[in-house]
Amino acid sequence: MQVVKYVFQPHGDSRGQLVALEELKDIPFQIRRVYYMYDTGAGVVRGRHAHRSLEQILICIHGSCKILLDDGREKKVVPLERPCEGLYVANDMWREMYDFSPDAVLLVLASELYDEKDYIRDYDEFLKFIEERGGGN
Ligand code: T46
Repeated sequence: MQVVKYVFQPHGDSRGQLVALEELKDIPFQIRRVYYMYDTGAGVVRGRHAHRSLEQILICIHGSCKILLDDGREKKVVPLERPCEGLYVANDMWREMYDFSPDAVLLVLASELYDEKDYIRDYDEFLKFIEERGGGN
């Protein structure tokens, strides 16, 4: 499994850091939605699903968390702990977000509007989806 992590260029000066992200330049898709999660309780695991077509970039803009990626054959854990790093998560990747620090803010840039029908929330259904598409990447 190939983990695609972007390192964004901070524009730093004596005032601090600024990161600017433009669609189809810094982000490999058109950004149609932005959401973020914070105040995540200790021990909470979010996600536990894949998508039919949604692509996303996850950026932990404050604090830290871990992302488990599972392509149906292999699992990898990716720590997110720097606001200038973004993790690309393809649609056909089962994802779980966990181990949030109390101050964590996880920002997500998404290629599509919210659509519950795009979610695959059952793991066996996910494996079937991967199988029908010709196996894990
Ligand atoms: C994903 C991971 C990384 C909305 O109304 N609009 C939205 O755009 C989103 C993302 C969620 N919601 C509502 C639906 C639920 O009632 O917010 C509630 C929590 O959503 P969910 O349980 O899907 O959150 P996570 O953290 O499990 O998953 C989210 C995204 O939904 C998902 O696409 O890949 O973050």
